Formats: sequence, structure tokens, C-alpha cells
Amino acid sequence: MKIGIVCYPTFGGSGVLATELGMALSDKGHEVHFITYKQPVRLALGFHPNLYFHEVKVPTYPLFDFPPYETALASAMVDVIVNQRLDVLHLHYAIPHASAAYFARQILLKTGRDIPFITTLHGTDITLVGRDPTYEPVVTFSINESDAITAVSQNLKDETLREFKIEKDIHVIPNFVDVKRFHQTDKGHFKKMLAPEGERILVHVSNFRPVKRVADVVKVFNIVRQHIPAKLLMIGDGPDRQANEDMARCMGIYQDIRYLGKQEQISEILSIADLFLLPSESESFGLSALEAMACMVPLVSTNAGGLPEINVNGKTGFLSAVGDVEDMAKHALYILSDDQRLAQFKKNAIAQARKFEKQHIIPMYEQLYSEVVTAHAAKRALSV
Ligand code: GMT
Repeated sequence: MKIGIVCYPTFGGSGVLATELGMALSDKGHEVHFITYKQPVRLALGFHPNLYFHEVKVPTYPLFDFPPYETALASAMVDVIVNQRLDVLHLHYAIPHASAAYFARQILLKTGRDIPFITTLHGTDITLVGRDPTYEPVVTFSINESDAITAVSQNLKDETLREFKIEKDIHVIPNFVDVKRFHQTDKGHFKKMLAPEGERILVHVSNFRPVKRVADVVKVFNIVRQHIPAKLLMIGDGPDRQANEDMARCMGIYQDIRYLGKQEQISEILSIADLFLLPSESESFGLSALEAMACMVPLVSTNAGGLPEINVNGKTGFLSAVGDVEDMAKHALYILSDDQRLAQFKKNAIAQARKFEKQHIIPMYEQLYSEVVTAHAAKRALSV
């Protein structure tokens, strides 16, 4: 099948998931065309046959305070759909991808062409940004115009149906992990460098946006290190990073925290970690946590959104209420203060991650593509 994938090319979870999906589909023999404004970060990691990248160029002009990306994207979609003869277009993150696809479809219909499009809802496109009245009418309309809709967790599906007037079924297709790439490797020398006295290593990975509550990561760590020797690795970058570093300095614990910035070979770092902290205010799934679990890292998280669908309380880690740093610290200490218990949580984490292995999830997308393409062809045949 020839599949177009539209996504954000950044370190955000939706772009990462879309890129992993495209790479997996191309490995299975599909021809995949990424349409986005920059090469997706994870695409740089290796060569994949049948994989193409089409850059959306957004010309600037002195009149534009806001260059019209959506217009440029719709034009790029038309170009790629026609010239690469795509069968289906898969949009990751509703805004503005679903509305740009609707626009592209209207242009194509004038020339007698049409292909189906699928919108995958990832999280903040529904829970935060999409429900903002500034965007809501366009988001609702363009989701409903999609030939199929998927959500990355049951919780996100429920929330979408609660918040928007959706007239179609929403398929739940969870995030997945490639366990061949995400697995624990022996990085003893690296561990020794970061934790020379055998300290426990806690880790957090995110894009440091307010929704991630990175201040809570440092607060939890501050309590943990008062009881056991520990180090914290902060991976990623974003608007709250500077304030977070300042806070750690003020608390006098900066020397025990390493801010590693954006990282591409993340599984190597996860390999030396003992615990992943994810105190998000809202989290539709938590792909970074799943990748950590695949590297045998248990999870102390909030119970927000879809997190209870991956983090089994008392088994793969623990769930706490948003903002309850005392409870998260208590759970972290419970896991970390006993070698045998930690080993068991690590085993449970990887067993849970295996349920989300890519070979279980990719066929769900393939099945949906073929259903949508068949239904669309039948509808067009009827209308001729
Ligand atoms: O918030 C992020 O980390 C990025 C965000 C995005 O949309 O790019 O991630 C969302 O999509 C991921 C992949 O489906 C999910 O695993 C994340 O839980 C989700 N983030 C939130 O809901 C906050």
C-alpha cells in the first residue's frame, strides 16, 4: 500500500509514534511518504527502504506575522497524493493536519480524485489545545470528516466523545514499542560514571511543557535522596527547563541532577535507570514511559489520562494523584529501597511493555487502512 503520513517532526510523542509507525510499515513492504516541515527526528536513525520524506516549505512574506503553514501543507498533500499515487493519508495530531487534509480533499475532488484519510488523536490535540474555543469548531468538523478516527488509549477515546460531538466510531490503537531497539543493554561503564557510588538512578523524559509538571520530578527526587543515595537524569528540553534547573539550584540538589537535553539514543540512557518518574497533569498514553518499561525501568506516575492503561499499580510501578509528590516519593522509595523488590518491578515492567510490542499493534493499523480503502472505493463506485 502507498501511505502518506503527516505529523510533527519534533521530539513530541505524536511525531515519534508516527515516525516509528512509518518505519515499521516500510519494513513490512509498504511505501511510506512523510509530509512535514522537517525531517522527523527518529527518521535520521537509519536507512529504511520504501521511505520518502517530502518537506513542506512555508514561504515567508513581510505581510505575514504568521506564515500560513496549513495552506502550504494542504498544497503539499495534493502534490504528494497525486504524484505518488497514494492510497491513504494518515494524519497524526488533529491540529492542523485534519483540517489541511479536508482542504486538500476538496481540491482533489475538483479533479475527480479522492483518497481516504485517517486521523489519529494523540492527546493534547483533544485534552488541551483542541478543546480551546479558538480551535474547537474546526477540530470537531475535520475529525468528523475523517474516514476513520483512532485514539491512542481508551481514556482518550472516552474524553474525545465527552468533549466533542463526534459522529463516528473511534478505534483505540495503543502506542507501541520496538523491543529490538528499546531493551536493556549493558552500560555498566556509563552507570559508573553517573552514579560512582552505586546510587539509584531516577530518570524523566519529556518536552518540559507545563503539562509534564517537571517541578514535581525534582520535588519527588528531593525527598527520595534524603533517604537513599540517588541521582536524577532529566532528558529533553522545553519551556520549563530553565526554571527547573533554577529550582534545583535553589534547593541545593543540582549536583545530583544531570540535565542531558534532547537525546536520540535514548535506550542507552534508559538502560542504566532504576525508576522512571512521570508526574504529568494529563497524559493520553505515555509513550516515553512505555519505552522506559521496555528497557526494564519501573514507573512512578500520576493516574492521569491513559496512564493506568500501561502502569499496573503495585506491579509495574505505582499511580498517584496529580501533584501528590509525597505519595510518589513514598512509592519510589518502596521500589528502590530493596534490591529484590526492584528486580521484580523491573521484570514486571518489561513483561507489561511486551504487550505493546510493535508486531501486535502495526497489524491493527494495516487492517484499518485496508478497511478504509475498500470502503472508500465502494462508496466512490456507487457515486459514479
Ligand atoms: O506531550 C507530549 O509528550 C507530546 C504529545 C504529542 O502529541 O506530540 O504526546 C502525546 O502523544 C503521545 C503519542 O501518542 C502520547 O504517548 C502522550 O501521552 C501524549 N501526551 C499527552 O497526552 C500530554
